Amino acid sequence: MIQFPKGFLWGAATSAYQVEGNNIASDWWEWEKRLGQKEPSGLACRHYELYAQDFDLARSLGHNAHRLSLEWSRIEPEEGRFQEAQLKHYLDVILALRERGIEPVVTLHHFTNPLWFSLKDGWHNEQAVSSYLRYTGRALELLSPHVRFWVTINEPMVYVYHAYVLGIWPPQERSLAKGGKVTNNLLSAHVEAYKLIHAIYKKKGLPMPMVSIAQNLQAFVACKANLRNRIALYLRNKCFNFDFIDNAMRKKSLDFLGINYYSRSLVDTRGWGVKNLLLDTCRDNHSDLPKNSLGWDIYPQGLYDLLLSLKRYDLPVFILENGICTDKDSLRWNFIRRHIEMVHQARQKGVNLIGYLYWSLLDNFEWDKGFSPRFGLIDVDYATYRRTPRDSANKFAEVCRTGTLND
Ligand code: IFM
Repeated sequence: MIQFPKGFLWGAATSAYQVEGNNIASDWWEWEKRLGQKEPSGLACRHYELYAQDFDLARSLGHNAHRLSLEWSRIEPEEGRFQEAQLKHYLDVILALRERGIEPVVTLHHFTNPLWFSLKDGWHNEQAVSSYLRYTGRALELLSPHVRFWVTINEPMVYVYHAYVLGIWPPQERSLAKGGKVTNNLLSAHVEAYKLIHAIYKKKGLPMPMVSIAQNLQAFVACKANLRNRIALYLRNKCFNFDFIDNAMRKKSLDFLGINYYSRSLVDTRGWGVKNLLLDTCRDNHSDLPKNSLGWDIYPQGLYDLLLSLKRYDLPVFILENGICTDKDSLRWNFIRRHIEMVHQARQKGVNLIGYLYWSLLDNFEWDKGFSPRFGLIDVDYATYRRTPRDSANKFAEVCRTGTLND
């Protein structure tokens, strides 16, 4: 039996665009229309209206924490014109969690931007940081008394990779130079938001908040240990996993480390070019690991290794996402169990872990992949919007309620 301490945070995560529905002022909404996305986000899970019911389920599943995001494009659908009613909506959402004894963990930016912001060159524009800070300030003025945990930016490097390197997410750029500039702007946005959030709490006399990013960490493993692959491993760990954290640490802008972990990437380079070193993966089917329904390797060991490598930062670590999409729910419980075991082992080696959130509470809109990948603890029937907790949700609930994982 594995025992976690009292006060450990257990729960699940969502993001606004993926669950709310009808986020019509967002750059993603425009992108879906323009590309004729086969499964557009549409009403998503109708969580915008059904959040109270969803939080009742989260409470019934023993969750004491829940991560959500604010949809900037609802709050500021036109540049500089803030919608008080939408801010009030998020206040109600956060209070609904508090009423149920669930700690809110609030993300300010989770991949989506207001369309007006994108049309002005998005995160590539010099002014992006000040626009983001103005929105952050408005949100914080209202919400700060009710929130302790803030996440400024979700998965900055995943955003840059998909939107500015692979070019499959809006704004569909393919430029390492642009990607570099966007990364710098996201970093400045985080550092300045960190200062702003702390200043607002100080001004209001509130107990100090816990502010971080949600950094996706991938386990990079070489399928052949030649020199070129070893260099590639070093560069990928640096660029995709640790540089953003290191830079944020240098600016003293992290109160904890927010970490997302899903899978490993099997590295095999086919040349010495920058793109080979940063992007090539194994094409020879060397991976014999079980996979999720998107074909990602299931590799709990990677979580353990990465958690140990975070010890050098000497900060509390909060797992803000860890999950599997699968049509076979028994795989989901097995995935959760094996990852929680890794969390426990890392704690035993001295990693200061404070919480674990599963991705996701509900099945939802998985970006360019639409609704087919099922990540939810709770099944969503998209014809009726009926929610049904899965068996894995009930098994995870036992861990949340008791803080123990039985063999
Ligand atoms: O759905 C996403 C989420 O938006 C960010 N982290 C990874 C999840 C699964 O792909």
